[in-house]
Amino acid sequence: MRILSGIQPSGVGHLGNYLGAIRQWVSAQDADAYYAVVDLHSLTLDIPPDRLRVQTLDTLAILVAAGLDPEQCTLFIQSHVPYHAQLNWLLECVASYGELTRMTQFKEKSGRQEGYRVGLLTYPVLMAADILLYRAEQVPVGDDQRQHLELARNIAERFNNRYGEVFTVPEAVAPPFAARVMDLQDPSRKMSKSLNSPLGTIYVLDEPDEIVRKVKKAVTDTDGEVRYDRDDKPGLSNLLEILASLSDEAPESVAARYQRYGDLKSDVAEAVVGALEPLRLRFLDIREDETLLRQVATRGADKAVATAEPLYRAAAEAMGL
Ligand code: ATP
Ligand code: LTN
Repeated sequence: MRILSGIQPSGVGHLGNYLGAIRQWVSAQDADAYYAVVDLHSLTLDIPPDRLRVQTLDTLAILVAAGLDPEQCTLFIQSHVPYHAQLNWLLECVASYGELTRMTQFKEKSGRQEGYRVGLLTYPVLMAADILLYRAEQVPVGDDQRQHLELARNIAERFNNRYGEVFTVPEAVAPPFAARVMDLQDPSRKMSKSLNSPLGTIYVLDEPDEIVRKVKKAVTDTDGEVRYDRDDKPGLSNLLEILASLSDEAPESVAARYQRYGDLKSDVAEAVVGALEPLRLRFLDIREDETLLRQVATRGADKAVATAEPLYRAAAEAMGL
């Protein structure tokens, strides 16, 4: 089974990235898995070059600290493999403007930025290129990426119909719970790297006391009943899902164990610290050895190029280049 997924180095990863994506990546790494730090995607935002460079290595180190073994899976940095940007152009000539303007994430993000970059509109095409270049069958992602995956499937099918069978049509795989971790301060929006919500976002590198503080301050409701109901009790249900995901059970059965919000919050905080503290400590070790990290990236890029190059050539030739 070929698997591919990506994470942007737009900032430090958060609990949503961890529960929605990275944890799934770790358990799927025995398959034929490719995982990319998608630095080209981060250029859609205004990030100073030096910060992007640092955050790209930080993100790579976080992935290794989370348990991805570079001996087992292919771990690489997107811009090190030139075929992503090249296939992106070919696919931009397969995708339509209309389908890109319909993407929910584009509508939300373009509404927040004045003079947004064209890349913000075309970014799902680059994501399709990331996936199709490796003939990925499964793509482990959080819920927010389902629509982009649907687009990648449509682009693959349209290309194959028009130019001949080149691409594999990929499938999104989201975890049963915590596929959409919400902001702790505003449970109507997802926890995110690019929204500035320091108290609402648990970063994977937060220290234990910060995690405890953020969970304790999480917005819930006033009716006092511990019950899983995402519509009526979004804040509480978010906490239940986080704990459910970390303890591998259903949020309803987690809810049945609690009478008081305070007790639930203490256990959520404890479970999150239990999952993230070992990651943070390993990160501190791994991040120190930049030479080793660069070696991991170079080896990953070599393996990724070997897979992507023939696919790019087949696509280019099929289109008449
Ligand atoms: P932004 O929120 O700024 O768009 P992001 O964190 O969504 O950034 P990525 O780093 O590219 O963007 O996401 C990496 C993976 O994490 C994706 O598979 C995405 O679906 C998943 N993910 C992101 N946010 C959440 C969340 N709140 N809950 C669950 N999964 C998430
Ligand atoms: N668009 C995704 C990140 C991403 C990705 C990918 C995920 C870029 N390329 C390929 C899966 C497969 C995001 O913003 N979360």
